[in-house]
Amino acid sequence: MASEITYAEVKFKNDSSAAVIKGPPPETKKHEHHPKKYLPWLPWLISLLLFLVCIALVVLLAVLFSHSADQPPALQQNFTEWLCNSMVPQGKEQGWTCCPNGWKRFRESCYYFSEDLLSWVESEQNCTGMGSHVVVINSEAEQNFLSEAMKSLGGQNYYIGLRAQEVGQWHWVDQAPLNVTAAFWRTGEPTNSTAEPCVVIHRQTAPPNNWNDIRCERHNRICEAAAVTVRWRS
Ligand code: MMA
Ligand code: CA
Repeated sequence: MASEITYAEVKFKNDSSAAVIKGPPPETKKHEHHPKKYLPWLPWLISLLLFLVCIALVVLLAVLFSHSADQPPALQQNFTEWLCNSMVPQGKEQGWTCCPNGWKRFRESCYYFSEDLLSWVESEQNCTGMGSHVVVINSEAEQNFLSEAMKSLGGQNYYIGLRAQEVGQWHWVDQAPLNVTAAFWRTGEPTNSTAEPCVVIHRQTAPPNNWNDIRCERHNRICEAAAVTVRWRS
């Protein structure tokens, strides 16, 4: 049996500080006091600073968010199917006016008539989420188009983008006050009561005067967005 030889290499550092300790090691002081040097309030200061940074971040995000909400709505481009009509050619200029599939077009706007019911605030949120707003009616032509378009639909009351801030103070969602030359109240309306600050088109009332102020309960809605246009020269 071959004998095993173990080599060991031992290096000695030429270090005089590595003295051999003969006695037991000196006891480490467990409760050492570092007066002044330790700064007991430093962790608190750091926590406070971190907290303030968090608050600043939240405020910054809130400001950014509210600013993006100020932007005029652009019809969401992620609809997959669009229907386009050619514009009336003007000299060398021609083009298309397009609305998402399922929306109805009138002039340069697209309209969505909901099948489901929501409160007025939820209606506005739903329209905004699609890059639109609850409809703002600017003319009798638009009012008649809407009334005609909803004849074949199932809903009774369709929210429009008109609401009272105070009794009798009617404002559109774009903040414009109601123009008396383009107001289409049903006979006997508006009720002008605090209980009825929202406005609907009542489908079964003959147009053009078919608006009713109503409690802001769940109703159908009409959303409006600018149509997407493509123009070119030939
Ligand atoms: C309902 C409601 C009101 C409307 C009146 C008109 C009873 O209340 O729709 O908004 O003004 O009818 O009779
Ligand atoms: Ca009413």
